[in-house]
Amino acid sequence: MAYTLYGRAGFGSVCVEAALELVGADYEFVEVDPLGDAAEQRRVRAVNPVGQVPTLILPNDSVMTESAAILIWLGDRHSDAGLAPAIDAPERAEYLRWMLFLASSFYSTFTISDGPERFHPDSATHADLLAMADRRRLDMWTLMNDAFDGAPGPFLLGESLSLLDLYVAMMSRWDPGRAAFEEACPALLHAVELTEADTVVAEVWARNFRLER
Ligand SMILES: N[C@@H](CCC(=O)N[C@@H](CS)C(=O)NCC(=O)O)C(=O)O
Repeated sequence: MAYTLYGRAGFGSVCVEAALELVGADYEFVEVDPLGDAAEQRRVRAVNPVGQVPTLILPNDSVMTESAAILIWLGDRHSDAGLAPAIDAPERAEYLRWMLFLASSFYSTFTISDGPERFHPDSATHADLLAMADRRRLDMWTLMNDAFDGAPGPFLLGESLSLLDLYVAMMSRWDPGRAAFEEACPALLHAVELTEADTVVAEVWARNFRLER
């Protein structure tokens, strides 16, 4: 039973790649560039009409898009791996809340950064749009950090690594940058560092973020 993941180094496919590795799934990685030339964009749209990665082809050949949905689906489908709270676990609500928060309030700002012309035709406005998107991301980090301040840890949902930790850890590497994340999110940092220290995650991170190992 094999998956096919369409993605690109450092892009939103990182968390799906790490999740597939953590659950021990058989998968093929197809490198595409959603921000590349017209031919590349056509390749992405052929599997995902929105033209974005991650896009995951499931073993039954159906197409799955939307990073949070993919992670939640993988967590449930491969529940033996213990990466997601079970449907009746007390942490389930918090898990869903913050997965969806990250997708809708944080990740969505990259739809602006990846194509400001989609939001304003006048290129003179784009520098401001990019700066405001960065500012919004920082505000969202601060808000999430405050919500987790004093949480028991060591991971975000308690004793064990979850897909929420993975999602946050990936985004901590994106704009406005890791240094800004570390400053804004002392309450999230320990869980992110623990997640990145996992040997499976560390391999995926080294490939995607060109980190020293
Ligand atoms: N809502 C989507 C967002 C995916 C997304 O924005 N991916 C970026 C790469 S990290 C992309 O493909 N950007 C190209 C574009 O928006 O045209 C998700 O959560 O998977």
